[in-house]
This record gives sequence, structure tokens and C-alpha cells, in this order.
Amino acid sequence: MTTPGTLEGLRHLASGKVRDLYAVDDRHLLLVASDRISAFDVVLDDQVPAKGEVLTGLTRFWLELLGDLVPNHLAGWRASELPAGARHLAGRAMLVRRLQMLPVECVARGYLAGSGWKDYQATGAVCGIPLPRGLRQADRLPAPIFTPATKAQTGHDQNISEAEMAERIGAGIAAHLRELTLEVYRRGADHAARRGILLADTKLEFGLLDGEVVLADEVLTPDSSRFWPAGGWAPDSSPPSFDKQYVRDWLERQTWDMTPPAPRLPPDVVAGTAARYRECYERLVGRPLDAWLAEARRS
Ligand code: PZK
Repeated sequence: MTTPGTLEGLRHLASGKVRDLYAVDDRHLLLVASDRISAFDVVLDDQVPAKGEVLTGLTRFWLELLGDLVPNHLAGWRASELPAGARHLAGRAMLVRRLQMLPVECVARGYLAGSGWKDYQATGAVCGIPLPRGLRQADRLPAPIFTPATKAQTGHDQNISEAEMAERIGAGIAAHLRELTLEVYRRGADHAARRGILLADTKLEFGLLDGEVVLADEVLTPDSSRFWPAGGWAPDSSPPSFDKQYVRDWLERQTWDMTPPAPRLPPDVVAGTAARYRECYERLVGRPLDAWLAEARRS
């Protein structure tokens, strides 16, 4: 279906856990979101139907919403805009402009979760940003914070201070990325809250094109962000993620040491997870996922 390395006429460049990247020409790449799913850092053997279309449809929605804030890498998504060998992937594929990627992960957090919670427990701060005492896991922060990280080749990204970020990419660009990331978070969190979803945090990637900062990669998707159902949020807990709740809950009940391979998922867990991804798209975008698929395949 979306096996990496086998797209006709396109050279495979790289694969992440979920997405595959291909060269199109000097100036363009093809970014394909598969139906693969990871949990506890392991890619499962089961796929979640239409998960890739949810990631791509959401990214396209947010990039349009954010178009007045920052230029982005999206160059085409309709079947007619994709390379001939990739038209069958319309809905899950994006033609993107080839950027010089900036080697930092730009993270904004509105709530205390994941590595932010861990750092806070150990130091009372996140990426060197001091926070009030007495915060609990999943607490809302007094204001959203910018917590950059470096891309680790293996394992987890490493949180860094803004000073370290400035050393890597320059103080001017670092300050610009900080403001863009916080504004993307504020707009995304605002929009999601009106649809009953909390945006706990999100990770963005940027690149340069002709000296201009450009928003890249996937944007405000369940794979790059923590979405929590607003109704299920409570401090002092690890709120279930909107999308992977069934998978994690089920895996936690199995006898598994969290090294590959993971146990195969029962059909009802796969179906429940697919329904959650679809619901995530439909709540945030306000339109059926099938409308996105039809639009992408039409032309
Ligand atoms: C780029 N990645 C991460 C994503 C992978 C790896 N517009 C761009 N121009 C140049 N490079 C990239 C992008 C984007 N987006 C993104 N690595 C390079 C990545 C998906 C699968 F294997």
C-alpha cells in the first residue's frame, strides 16, 4: 500500500516511524503519511485505516488557516499536482518545496506533560524556563512556553535552552521561530478548544528557502501534538490522548516488555482507533474526512 522505497519513478530519501519522504525534482519532495501507528515508541505491525489521510488532511487544513502568519512548504496535494507515480496516494501525500531544514524541534506547551513534566519534576523548570512551584502533571501552564529540542537520530529529542538554540541557528532566526511557534500554538489551541479538544503541546519544524523562514513537515496533527478530549482532562493524571487511547490501554493490559514486536491488535481496537482519528479530523476541520478524500482525488 504505502511501502517505503517502492514509489514508481521517485527516489526514496528517508522514512520516519509513520511517514516516508521521496525526491521529486531539484526543488520538490513528496511527503507521504502512511497508516502505520506507533505506541510506546514501537511501530506496530497493524495499520490504522485512513490514519495517513487524517494526518495529511489536518496538515493541509492548518497550513491554510496559518497562511497569513507564516509561509509553508506545501506546493500541491491534489492528484493532478502529484507526480504520476504518486497519484494513487492523493489524500495522504503532499508535494512540498525542498527547504534547508533548521536543526531544531520547535515545541510549544500549554500544559505540563511528557518530557516537560519530567524536567519540571527534576528541576522545577522546562528548558531553563522556571515555573511556579506545586504544578501537577497535566496542569495548565500560566502561559504557553517555548521549549526547543534537538533532533535525536535515535531515541528521544533532547530539550535545550533558548541560548543553545541561538548558538545553533543564530539569535535572530531563533527569536523568530519562538514567536511563530507560540502563535501557531495559540491559534491551534484556540481553535481546538472551541471544538472540545485541548492542545497540550505541539512540535513544529521549520526550514529556510531563499533566506525566508518556512513552516515544514506536518502541523498540529495527533502525531506531532498531544490532543486531549476536554471532557477527559484532570490534573494529576496522564490524560488519555485523543487518538491512541484504545491502543495504549489495550497494550498496557498485555504481557509485553515494550520491545518489538508488539502484540497484534484485535480488530475492535484497530477499528476503534481508526474511528478516533477520523473523529479528530472531523471535529477540528468541521467536515467529513470523505470530503477531503474526494477533493484530493477529484482533479
Ligand atoms: C525534511 N524531514 C523529516 C519527515 C522522514 C523524515 N520541505 C522539506 N524540505 C527538505 N527536507 C524536509 C522537508 C519537509 N518536511 C523533513 N526530513 C527532511 C521527515 C518525514 C519522513 F523520513
